[in-house]
Formats: sequence, C-alpha cells, structure tokens
Amino acid sequence: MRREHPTAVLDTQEQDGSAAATAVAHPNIALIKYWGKRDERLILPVTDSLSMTLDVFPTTTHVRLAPGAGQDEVTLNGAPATGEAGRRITAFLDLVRERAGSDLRAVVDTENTVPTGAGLASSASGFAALAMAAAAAYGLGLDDTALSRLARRGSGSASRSIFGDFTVWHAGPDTGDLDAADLGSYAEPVPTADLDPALVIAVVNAGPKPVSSREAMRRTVDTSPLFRPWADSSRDDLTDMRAALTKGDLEAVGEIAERNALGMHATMLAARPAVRYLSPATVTVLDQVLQLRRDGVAAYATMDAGPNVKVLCPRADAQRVADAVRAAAPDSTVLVAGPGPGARLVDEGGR
Ligand code: 2P0
Repeated sequence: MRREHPTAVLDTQEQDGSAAATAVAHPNIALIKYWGKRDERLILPVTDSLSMTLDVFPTTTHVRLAPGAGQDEVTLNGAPATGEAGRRITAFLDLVRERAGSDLRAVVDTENTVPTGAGLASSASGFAALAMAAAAAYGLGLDDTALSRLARRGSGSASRSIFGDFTVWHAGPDTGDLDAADLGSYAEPVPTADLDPALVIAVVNAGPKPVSSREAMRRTVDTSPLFRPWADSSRDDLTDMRAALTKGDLEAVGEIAERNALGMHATMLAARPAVRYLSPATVTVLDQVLQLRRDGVAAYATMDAGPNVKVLCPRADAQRVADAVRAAAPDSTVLVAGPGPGARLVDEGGR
C-alpha cells in the first residue's frame, strides 16, 4: 500500500523556473472519533481514530514556489485567505520550509468543492492536499506515511485523508518522548472485508458553529469528567471496530460507530461550560434512524463537531435511507457518499 512520491515525477516547472505541484484530497468521516489532543503543537491525539475517506467534495491545491516573494500568497476558492485560515496555512508552509531548508515563499491556490455553508469540515481534505502539494513543490520526497505525519500538523483529521477507504490514525507512543510520539502518530489503511457501505449525509439547517472544534476539544479534555472514561472505552471500540471490518459485518461497524459518536458528544455536554453541537433537527434525524432500524434497515448515525448527521448503511439501502431522512427533516440537504480515494498528485489539468 505504500507509495513513494519521487519529487521530480509530477512536479512541473513553471515558466519562471520555480517548482510547483497540484494535489487532490477528499474529506473523511470518523467512525471512531478523534476528540482531544495530548500535545497541541504537534497535534498528538489522546486516542487512535478510524475513518472512511469519502468520494465526494475533493479539495484541489496548487503550490508554486515564488522566488523573490516576501510572503506567501494564499487563495481559497478564488479569494485571498484572511485571518485564522491564512495564518494556519502559512504556519504549515513554515514547517515544510524548515524541513526543506528553504526560505522561499509560495503561491497557494485551493479549490474546495464542499458547498459553502454545508457545515462539512474541509480541513481534512484541505491539509491533506496542501501537505502533498507543498511536500512535492519543496522537494521533500516523502512517502505516504511521512505525508500523513506532515498533514497531521495542519489538522489532525487530515492525516487520515492521505489514504482512501478505511484508515486508522495511530495516536503514537505515550511515553513522554515527543520525538517518538511524533514519529509514531500517522495514519495507515485498514484492511476490510467487502462491505459496500454508503454514508447518507444530512446537512441540517444550522447557523455558524457555536465553538470551533479545536476549542471544544481543548475544553473537553481540560474540564469534562466524562472525557477519560470515553477515551478508555474508545480503545475498546477500536478493537471491536477492527474485528467488525475484518469480518465485513457492516451492522456491527455501524453500531460501534454510533456508540462512539454519542459518547464523544456526551463528553462535550459534560464540559464546563458545555459544548452542544446537536440541534433539534439532529435529534429528528436520529429518531428517523431508529425508525429505519425498527423497519429492518441497518442504518447507524454519527455526528461530528456540528449538527449534521451522517448515516452509515448498506449501499443497497442508501436511497431508502436518504428518502426517509429527507421526509423527517425537509429543511435539510441530503446526499449520498461512498468510500473514496486517497490523496494524490495530479497534473495541471487535474488528471
Ligand atoms: C474526527 N473531528 O475524528 C473528529 C470528530 C470532529 C469530531 O477531527 O484541531 O479539524 O485541526 O486537529 O481535525 C475535527 O478536528 O482538529 C475532527 P484539529 P480537526 O473527525
């Protein structure tokens, strides 16, 4: 499964002679959640997590080195990146420059296809694509494991979007040795039996996030009496999840994912002050998922740092699940995703 990315292969030489590369990456949805860091600077998580990379909403990122430029120039969906988003990208490029021994600034152009206001995070696909394109443009020559470690430094969940299908992100050894932890915290593909899953995504109508996921995670770790018990039980969930994936038991996969997500939300509800992302529409969709199960459909829900619900089910039932969710929450936007590919370098035409 390990791919090498020799720096010369897909790099292009732009007209001014500078190196450039373009990468595409897809978002992922965690079935065993990442919630809580043990080191903020290195983005080391408290627990291992496991996700499915999606086949929808890719991010395409072009990075071109800009000899002579005094600062990075970052464009997100055609507009200059400002504020926190721009700062995080420049900080990430600083990390790449440090490793490359380069002080060249870069021109970064990113297109996210997640519909604006859809409430689906783009930091996983965004930093996976940026890691791959920047590593190639600066000539780092990293394999997928090293790219996953690097993407992690942009956003934890981005470590998982380097790979396609089902992926586990290792927390890394927790011995107090930060170098060892950094080296050991990367994602890799998880072998599965044939599952043929779909993820029905219900984007419920909601305003802006009350609290960023970064802040909510920090507050949960610092103040929630339920955080440690959840982290401990999440380790057992991961063991059970790996077994269910190996067996190809999609019903068990869904059951474990649902309990892990509800537990994660319980940790936030117990934080001080509480963080509550779930809205009335979220609960309406959760009720419909229960009804689907009573009707014999193996549908299970998971929610992230927002009110949207993602329903895991057999692909053969995806249409029925999507219709049921639409009927229950008519103001929501519902779409069906499947397992998608890992991040990859592409040429200028996006191939
Ligand atoms: C996840 N989430 O496993 C969890 C579940 C949200 C809920 O990863 O601070 O944007 O950049 O490492 O990756 C969202 O957090 O956080 C997330 P940072 P990230 O998908």
